[in-house]
Amino acid sequence: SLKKQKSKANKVCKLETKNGPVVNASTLPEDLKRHFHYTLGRDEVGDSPQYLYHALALTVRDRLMEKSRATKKLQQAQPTRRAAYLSLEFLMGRALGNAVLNLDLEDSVRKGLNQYSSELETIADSEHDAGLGNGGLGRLAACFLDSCASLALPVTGYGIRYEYGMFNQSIESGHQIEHPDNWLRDGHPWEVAAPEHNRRVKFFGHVETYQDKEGHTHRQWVATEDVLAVPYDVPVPGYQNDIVNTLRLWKSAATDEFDLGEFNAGSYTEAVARKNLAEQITMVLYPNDASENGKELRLRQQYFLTSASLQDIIAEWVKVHGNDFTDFAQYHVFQLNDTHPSVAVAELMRLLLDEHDLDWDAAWQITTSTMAYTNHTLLPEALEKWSVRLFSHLLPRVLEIIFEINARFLTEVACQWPGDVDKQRALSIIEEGDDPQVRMAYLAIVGSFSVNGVAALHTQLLSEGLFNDFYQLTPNKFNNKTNGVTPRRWLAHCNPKLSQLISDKIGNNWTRDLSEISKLRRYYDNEKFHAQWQDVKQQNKQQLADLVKVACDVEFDTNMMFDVQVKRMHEYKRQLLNILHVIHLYDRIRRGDTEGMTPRCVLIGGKAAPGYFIAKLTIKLINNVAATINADPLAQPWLRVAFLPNYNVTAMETICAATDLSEQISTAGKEASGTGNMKFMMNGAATIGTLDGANIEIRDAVGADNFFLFGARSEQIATIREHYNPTQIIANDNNLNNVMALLNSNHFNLFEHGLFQPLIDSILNEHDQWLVAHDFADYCKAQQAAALVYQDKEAWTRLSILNTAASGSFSSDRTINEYNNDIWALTPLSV
Ligand code: T68
Repeated sequence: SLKKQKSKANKVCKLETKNGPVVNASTLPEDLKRHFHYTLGRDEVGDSPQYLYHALALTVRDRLMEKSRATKKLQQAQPTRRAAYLSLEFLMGRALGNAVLNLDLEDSVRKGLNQYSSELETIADSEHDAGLGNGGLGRLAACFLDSCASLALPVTGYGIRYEYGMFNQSIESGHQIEHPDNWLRDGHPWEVAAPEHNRRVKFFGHVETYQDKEGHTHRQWVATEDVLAVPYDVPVPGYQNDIVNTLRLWKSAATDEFDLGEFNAGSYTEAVARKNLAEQITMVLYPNDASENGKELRLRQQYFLTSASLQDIIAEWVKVHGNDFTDFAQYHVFQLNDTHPSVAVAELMRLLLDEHDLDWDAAWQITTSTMAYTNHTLLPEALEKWSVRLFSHLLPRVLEIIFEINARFLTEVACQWPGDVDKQRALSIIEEGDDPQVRMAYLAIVGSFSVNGVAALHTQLLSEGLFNDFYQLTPNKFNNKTNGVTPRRWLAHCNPKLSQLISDKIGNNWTRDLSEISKLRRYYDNEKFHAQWQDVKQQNKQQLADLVKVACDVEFDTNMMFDVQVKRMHEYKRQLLNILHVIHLYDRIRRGDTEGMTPRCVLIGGKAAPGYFIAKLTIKLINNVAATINADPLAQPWLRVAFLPNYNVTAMETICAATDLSEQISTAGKEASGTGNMKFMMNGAATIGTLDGANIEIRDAVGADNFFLFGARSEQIATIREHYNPTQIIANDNNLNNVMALLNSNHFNLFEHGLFQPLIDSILNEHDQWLVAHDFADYCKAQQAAALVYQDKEAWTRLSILNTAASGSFSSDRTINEYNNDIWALTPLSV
């Protein structure tokens, strides 16, 4: 049989064309065998399915590589304008299932695995998530890459190849414990190193002036400590369109140079050990999703990514055009994913001025017509600032350029508001004070031709509030791009049963054009369709119940309503409000007040930043409340509660397909957009939510009758806070009073009295900016309304179908088309 295989393997090679061997669906089972037996040297699947996974990944990768090479050729043949998406985070999750879907390989992959009596689902489970992001911002970047490739747009992602991604979370005695995410441990078959494109990134050193032969003075950044940037390319397949784009991730490495002084002094080992410093840069992802901690290493990561990526693009340009940058801006656009890579504004100036001899005006013209900035937050603690002192130490030449940009910008401000020194101070890129700071958002705005928010309300609040002065100065820069999610991963891949049912009714073109999903509306009252829809949901709920059983040891009953909140843990997202409602239901059960109550399973999941005390305490409270309720036989028929450890992209694929009620309950004005809300909606969940972020647009799309709205409106928040008196609210609300009494009596922490006092205090605090007590009663009312509709099975199924049918505009394809029409102006590659 070995002989037979060999001759077949040879046959594959004989299919060689001028450009290399041809790989296709029909040769896949043979290729899988070849990789399993020859590349990896394995004989039996046995207890090590990960080898079969690896072989399958390599087999699929062969097909990706072929299309990737073809895409690159196509781009060389039609040199056209391109975009680079610069992001410190790409939360890709697993690659195998997505590649199989986008390359339409499912049948041949199943055939291939059949040879080893293996199932795709089991084998796919061996893959580690690529968790190179914190949450929404990182996952948005991943959805955008899928849409760009699927729309055949020439867009390259640039990011960091973190050795350790987002930490793994376990729950021990109800507490979050963080574990390093060594995701590369078993190898990462999806990446290809490209050391021929290594770049050098400068750090430290100082700036000197010198005169050239013509007597012009120049600034020169010298005595730097350079770090090597090594690119690893990850293929990004478009949906069944033969396009494969690239995500280029940089790893830091030491250069081969020694500090000669140190070396000669006999400190050979010390000199080698110092090289570790270079490798540290890309060691770990910072796990903060809503605040910056000002650590030097983080600034090093930002500059490392930015400089390597810009150099990469410029080097390609110079290969063809030499130092002629006249048309550079016509061919390039850089999208900055938040301020994290916004040092790009100054770095592009530096490269053009210092390394390519442009004058200031020419360089500034290029910079301000290629940079575009996306803002993802209004929270003041998330607005990035870097100390001038740190900046001048680490990146002296870059800071010098920022000062010059600022000086020129402030002249413009002075023209617009003559004599208004306060305006100049307010708009300055440099914040004055004892420890002056570089305001990265201001640098990004000043250096970009486009500034966008990520949902209508968010963009409105940016223009009217946070960035209003800039809006007055340059209103045309500001635009909205409401987020979206890819329907390939978030419906076709994660919910195959529902996808099949939908395609049976309306055809399968919705995977390419999600606006077609509105055709489902025709069936919203169809009895037979209702039964099929319910059947699929029931099966998906069973899968989630199985997951919850294994991960939490809690029994979820698929006949109960699945009420789910999964997202990063943060006060503004108000997981606390959710658990207060759970306690309220429990209180009703204890009092025998179960009339009209709907049995429900409440699932909460999410990671807290390791240093975020109150978020971690909220996790502990949820776990303690869950333990108490799940152990109480009285509660069994009505209420089950679980905290799912280690919420990540892969978990969401099971969760969103199985959810009945999606919790989107942030304090109005705080959640820029949200994207989990869209994944749930696509999969037929109803939303209980505030008028915040994209919830507003979701409610508009599905209709007010099909959305469970509650809570203060963003324009009311300031007034409410003026006279906010939570103690009085509690005194006037029996339900909330009972809940607080249970908390105060240590009912959920009998052996740790006072444990939850900080949470109690936060609710009672008159300065509680999240308004938990204020929104509680209205939240309970909306919950009761949802519970009542759920009791009417047909009404709920209608609601569910209508939600999926109305989700068309929340495809990231729609978002990316808007980016392209309003900002990028790229021509799709014609295949
Ligand atoms: C999220 N932001 C927004 N930030 O909170 C969410 N921050 O409303 C929005 O839908 C999403 O972006 C996409 O636009 C984040 O996820 C971070 O993860 C983050 C990471 C580092 C520093 C600051």
